[in-house]
Amino acid sequence: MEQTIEQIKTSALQELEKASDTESIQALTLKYLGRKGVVTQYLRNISQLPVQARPVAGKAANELKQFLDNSFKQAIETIESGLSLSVDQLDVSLPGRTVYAGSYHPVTQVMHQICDIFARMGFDVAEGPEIETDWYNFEALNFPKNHPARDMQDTFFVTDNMVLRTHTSPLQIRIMEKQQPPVQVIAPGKVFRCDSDLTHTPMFHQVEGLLVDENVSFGDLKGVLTAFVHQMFDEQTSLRFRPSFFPFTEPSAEVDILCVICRGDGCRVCSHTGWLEVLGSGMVHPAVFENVHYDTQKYTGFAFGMGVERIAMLKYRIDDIRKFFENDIRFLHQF
Ligand code: 2U9
Repeated sequence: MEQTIEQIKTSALQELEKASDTESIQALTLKYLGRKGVVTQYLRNISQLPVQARPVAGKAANELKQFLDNSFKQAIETIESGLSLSVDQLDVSLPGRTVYAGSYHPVTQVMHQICDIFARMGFDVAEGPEIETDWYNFEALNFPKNHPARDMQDTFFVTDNMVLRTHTSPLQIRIMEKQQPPVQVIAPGKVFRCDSDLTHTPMFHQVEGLLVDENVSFGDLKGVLTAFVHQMFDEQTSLRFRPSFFPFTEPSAEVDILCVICRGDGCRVCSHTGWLEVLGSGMVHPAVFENVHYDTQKYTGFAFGMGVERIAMLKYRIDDIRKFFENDIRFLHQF
């Protein structure tokens, strides 16, 4: 008796699995549960069974009737709601959903690359406070009292005497106050300036470097920065050192590389000059050494600074600095 119920159930479910539209499921409902249906017929025949077998058979048949009724109705609902999962519509060979692993932000990646290159050349890596006093951010670095960088329009003031650092140089003053030469250090970190357009954001990242020892020359500065550019971009990248001015270095030079887009022919990116500015640099001004009580007769040094976003923009040909800060996952996934 139980076996027959099981057989009806198995064949009904097998037929249901093959049914792919409402009409064929309705036909199945009729075949199994209709007035002359298989289950209905079975229920009628129960009266011919021995008296003691009837209650068990009746219960099992009613449960099957209920079960098939629910299964047929549910299958029709699934088809009508468009959620059909019938076997022939499910492509089991489709690839699963990709799980993306997290990765470092492109600016962090470039910052690491820069730090690695200088670390291999013997530079220590140091970090310091983002809120600085006027002394460390300006005074010790030989900024005159009337320098435009000290203006409210260029610098975020926290109090009259405290600012959000506008460069990472203050850290190097702190290091020199504590340590006599030789000093060979780079300072990566966030800096803040009141500025916002296609190439400037109020917060950006810098890596600055400082090397102080006996007999350090401008030639050493050129050698170190040439090695850096060749590793960061490629060995074929030409550099030029262009005279410039900063309060904290004398002489000073800006470093340009041959345009990564047009290779010197002139294009929109390099403003038709054929060159792109990547770094600022120079020999540390003796006034800075005096502020940290270094012997200016004995020691000389060079320093340099670069914007990490700018290097990343040139390396990856990104035309708008704000893309780094929008956190658009489609942009970030490319790195
Ligand atoms: C000490 C003395 C001197 C660091 C230097 C530059 C030149 C420079 C700019 C590059 C792009 C800032 O991010 S940027 O706008 N930096 O041009 N920075 S020399 O000179 C120092 C540092 C520390 C004690």
